[in-house]
Amino acid sequence: MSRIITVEKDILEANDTVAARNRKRFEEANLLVLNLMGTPGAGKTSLLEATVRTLSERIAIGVIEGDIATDCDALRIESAGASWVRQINTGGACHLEAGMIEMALEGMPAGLKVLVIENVGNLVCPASFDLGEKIRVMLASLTEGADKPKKYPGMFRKSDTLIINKIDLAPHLEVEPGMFAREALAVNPALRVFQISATQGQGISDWCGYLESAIPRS
Ligand SMILES: Nc1nc2c(ncn2[C@@H]2O[C@H](COP(=O)(O)OP(=O)(O)O)[C@@H](O)[C@H]2O)c(=O)[nH]1
Ligand SMILES: [Mg+2]
Repeated sequence: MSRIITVEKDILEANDTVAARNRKRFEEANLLVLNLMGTPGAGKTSLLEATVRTLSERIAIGVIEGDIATDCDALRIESAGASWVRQINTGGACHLEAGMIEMALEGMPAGLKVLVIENVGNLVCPASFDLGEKIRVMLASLTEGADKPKKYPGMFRKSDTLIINKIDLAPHLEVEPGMFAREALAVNPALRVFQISATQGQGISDWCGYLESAIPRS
């Protein structure tokens, strides 16, 4: 058992070294980088489509898509009008690591203001791997149920921002957005919380306003 823990520690330390290199590069470029995490189907790509559609006329946005297989999400983001898109296929791994991001950055154009990394859909492993991001965003959909913050506290504790998605479905569910927010804040009172519908548009302008205000001044 102690041996397994040692190996895991080594992997995380090696990851942190590369993440620090990525972070320095992002800071030098005045690039705002977000690590977007959440379950499969929570609406991560839908949020990115809405964000790119809202902001891309004013702001150059890049997206790195992490998936076990396929380039479906990258194609969706390209159609939405992002300035730069890269797909990473992890070939089975359930999270992205800093080294994968470092490799994906080859060919990234100068002048991007925001880079969003959509992590592999998973509520556990992505929280352990720093990618060099400035903001850790966790997206949860209302349909997942209000017990998820208590059941997956690691992800909620390690995030700075929580986006509660699919609020348009609230009339059909027992959980309402305020209840989900309260449960999440009980686990991490420092969370910045947005309530949105990525497909119907509620809350998207607040979210995009926040993103714009977080871009470092050059
Ligand atoms: N009703 C509703 N459906 C949504 C919303 N956001 C995403 N979806 C749907 O949820 C499914 C998964 O969305 P997707 O963006 O692919 O999730 P991802 O796996 O987290 O990237 C799709 O069928 C979306 O149309 C929302 O705000 N409201
Ligand atoms: Mg997706």
